Amino acid sequence: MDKTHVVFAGNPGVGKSFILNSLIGQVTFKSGINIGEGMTKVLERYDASDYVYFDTPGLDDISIREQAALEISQALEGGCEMKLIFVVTLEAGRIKPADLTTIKVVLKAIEDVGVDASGRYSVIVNKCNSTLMKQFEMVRPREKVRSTFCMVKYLRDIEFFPKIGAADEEGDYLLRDNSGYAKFVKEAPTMRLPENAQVKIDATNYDKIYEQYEKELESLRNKLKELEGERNDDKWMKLVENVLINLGNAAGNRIMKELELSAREARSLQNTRGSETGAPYAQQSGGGSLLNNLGLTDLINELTK
Ligand SMILES: Nc1nc2c(ncn2[C@@H]2O[C@H](COP(=O)(O)OP(=O)(O)OP(=O)(O)O)[C@@H](O)[C@H]2O)c(=O)[nH]1
Ligand SMILES: [Mg+2]
Repeated sequence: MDKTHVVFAGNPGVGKSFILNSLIGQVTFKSGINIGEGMTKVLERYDASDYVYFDTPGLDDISIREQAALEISQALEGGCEMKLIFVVTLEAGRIKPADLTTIKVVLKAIEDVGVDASGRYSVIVNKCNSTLMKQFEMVRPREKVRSTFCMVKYLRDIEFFPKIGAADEEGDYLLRDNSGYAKFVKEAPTMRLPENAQVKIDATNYDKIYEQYEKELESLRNKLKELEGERNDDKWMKLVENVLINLGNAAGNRIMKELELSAREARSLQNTRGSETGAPYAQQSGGGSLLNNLGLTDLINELTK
């Protein structure tokens, strides 16, 4: 059987090459700090015994953006199982608009070839400091981060990894104990693009999308802050869902959860709890573009078939 492809994507300097080298167990991809621009500039591929690994350049580097879009497009081959893993880092504990933008732009290209990426892509939050790692042992901080990515597309698989001591000073360094990364990759969901899919990442709107996410992130943060007084975890989760529904996002989140039930159960849910499932949101927002962005229109059609 053909090996599954494991494609790493994400912005410059987040640690894609470092994690890949650690997974492979030898320095295969050039890693290190290249001030002002990305280290990895072209698509690189390594055929290992377990997977075929792909290292790609980041889109946030303006000087190579167009080229990077092309290189990532080439990594997204059709006709085989593929695990698409985005690597991100936080800034003062916050998700960066650049990371949401990159994910959005890449997933849009995948959707353009007819594949729904909801719940089928994954995210590694890399280089977390020890304070953050401690926080991410708790449900709420983890859930806040996961939910935020759901603004782009429903995300199920996310994991947090610590900053490894001196890795950034040494360049071409790798982590001997790669079991954390390996487990994550093994459990990551796969997707399959059509055999002759011509994926075409279009990064021309990158800056516009970036600005939108910058605003949305701010708004989401403020709303989540208002919920901090809630003591009951279950209640808190419901409130977060509501916040996201109001932002037009977690309607997809909720529907995806429901889609995990059988189609029949989902249908009956739609009938009995119609006002909560997101379909009415479509009406409220005038069938708005957000729903299309989220791939919700298809999901709603699926549920209401
Ligand atoms: N301290 C620390 N440094 C890390 C870690 N992961 C990566 N680095 C360092 O961060 C720098 C950038 O990592 P890379 O793996 O080259 O990042 P990249 O995502 O491949 O970046 P580009 O190729 O520029 O897109 C390197 O010096 C790495 O050694 C980590 O967990 N801890
Ligand atoms: Mg790299």
